[in-house]
Amino acid sequence: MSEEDTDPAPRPGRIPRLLAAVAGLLSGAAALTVAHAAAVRERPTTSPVVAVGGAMIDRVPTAVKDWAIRAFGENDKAVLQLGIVAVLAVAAAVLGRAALTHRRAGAAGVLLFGAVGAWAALGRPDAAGPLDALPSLAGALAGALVLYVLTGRLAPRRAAAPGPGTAPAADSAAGATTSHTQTDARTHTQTHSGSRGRGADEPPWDRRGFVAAATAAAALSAGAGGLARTLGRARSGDAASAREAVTLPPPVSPARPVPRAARLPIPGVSPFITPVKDFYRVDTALVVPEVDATRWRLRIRGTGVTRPADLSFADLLGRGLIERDITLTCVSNEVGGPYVGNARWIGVPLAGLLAACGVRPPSRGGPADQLVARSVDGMTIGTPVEDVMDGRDALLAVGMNGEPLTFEHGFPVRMVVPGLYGYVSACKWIEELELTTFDAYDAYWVKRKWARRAPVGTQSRIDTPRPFSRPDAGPVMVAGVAWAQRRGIRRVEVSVDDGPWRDAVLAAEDSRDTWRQWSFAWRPEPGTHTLTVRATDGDGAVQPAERTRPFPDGARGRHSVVVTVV
Ligand SMILES: Nc1nc2c(c(=O)[nH]1)N[C@H]1C(S)=C(S)[C@@H](COP(=O)(O)O)O[C@H]1N2
Ligand SMILES: [Mo]
Repeated sequence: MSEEDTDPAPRPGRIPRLLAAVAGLLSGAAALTVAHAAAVRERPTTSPVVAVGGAMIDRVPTAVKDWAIRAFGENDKAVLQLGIVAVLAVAAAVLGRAALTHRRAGAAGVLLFGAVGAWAALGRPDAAGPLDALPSLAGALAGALVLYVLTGRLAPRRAAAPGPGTAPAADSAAGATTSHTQTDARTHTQTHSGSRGRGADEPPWDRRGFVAAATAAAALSAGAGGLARTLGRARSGDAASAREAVTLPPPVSPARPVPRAARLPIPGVSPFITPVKDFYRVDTALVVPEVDATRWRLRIRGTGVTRPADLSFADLLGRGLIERDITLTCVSNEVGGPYVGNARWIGVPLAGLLAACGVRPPSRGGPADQLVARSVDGMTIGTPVEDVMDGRDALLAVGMNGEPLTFEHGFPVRMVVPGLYGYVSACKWIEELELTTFDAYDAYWVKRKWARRAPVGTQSRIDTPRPFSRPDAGPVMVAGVAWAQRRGIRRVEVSVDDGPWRDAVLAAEDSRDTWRQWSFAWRPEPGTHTLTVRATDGDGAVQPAERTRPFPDGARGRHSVVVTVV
């Protein structure tokens, strides 16, 4: 045993400790970029940040999810992924620092993070098989290797026995070590005063080796990141051109033109038909599925299905399309919230399709009371069979406002059922319809304690004036929308400062399944006022006053805005 071997390991200096954290970050970057490049072309949802984010979305308590939607709105997904990357960055720096003294354990830690990514990918409802673990594992291997090599260059070396060929650290590349030892020995002498934070008693580390390895690691990440971007663009490009190749046949039953009187010419009121680009989006998908319509199939099977179906997109279009205006609402919409929109949907009537498969509704002796729709991203949405077959315009929608669906809104095919919240009716990227019972199966949101059945509640919203705005004295146009799909809106009233309810003017009704614009000409006194709106549905039921949160079957209560008239 030589003398150095019995020395206690010297404590690493400040600069190596800092650089170890940098090594951790470089390792993390290499892991994520390599994994992403491996995932993005074929299975983008298996990229570790996406997979872990998806697993979190599947598992977080409803209250947290609600809070995230409230706090971040439609940016919630970006915030989630940024959060994961931020946590990983901190963890990577800590791992790097730990790897300085426990090199193997540091690398093993990176592998452990990879295992978490793989576990998340394998556990997603749309997992395709063991290969889904591959991107995370490949990334973790790259990251572990980077960390191992980089921290090897930082390890405080015991005073090396002088002379060529005496490698101070067993794992250093022998050739490089020799010259570095000499370089460092020189530097060591020159910086003897400790100007680089390294005292005479602190052995040198392999600075040149570190810089070279760090540069290589950064280049690896940049290369993998660039490759991932190229592959991702190629994927999206293919999907986009496939979508552009789709032309919808003209509907056999076009929608009636929207009555002119259904649109009020009031600035600030929601347009009667919501443009696709402004239509709210609510789903759990961190990566929007980009389904190839030419390879898409829809299977219809289950209890009471005497003629199971397996349809292509062309088969579906061949059944004849109808066009209907339907207002879609999200159960997570707070009173006065933005998650409601009205579109002109084009699609295949679902009732006829189910009937062709031999399905009968429960009221006519059918054994299945629940229709479970499954999507390519593993979502399940359960709808009452009775509702789908009771004569309303339940659609397998292929188009929205005259265009094929966008990817965000469910291309190539989604469900739309008037009168039901989206989470119990509006499955996007649909690929299977299974007939079953509510007793036998709980769909995704029901497993998370949302109501099994959720008809849309009556709601009204003040669009203008905006909350806390300062309209000029003189007549102020108060206007908004009200909806009670299936029942229709009979009346809308406005109250100022909790005074008497006064009738608003209702725009013409397009259909019971669409929202109605309303307006109220207000002649206010200057000062701060509260405006409140309430609607009465087609059954004569008045929108309740008591405010509730969206969970578990939709928010109730009345929308108010406070404005200051100047
Ligand atoms: N595949 C899939 N479909 C889905 C969802 C989802 O998370 N995944 N969310 C549902 C919910 S909660 C609503 S409100 C509607 C929203 O449809 P939109 O995003 O087109 O507005 O889609 C429904 N369909
Ligand atoms: Mo929703």
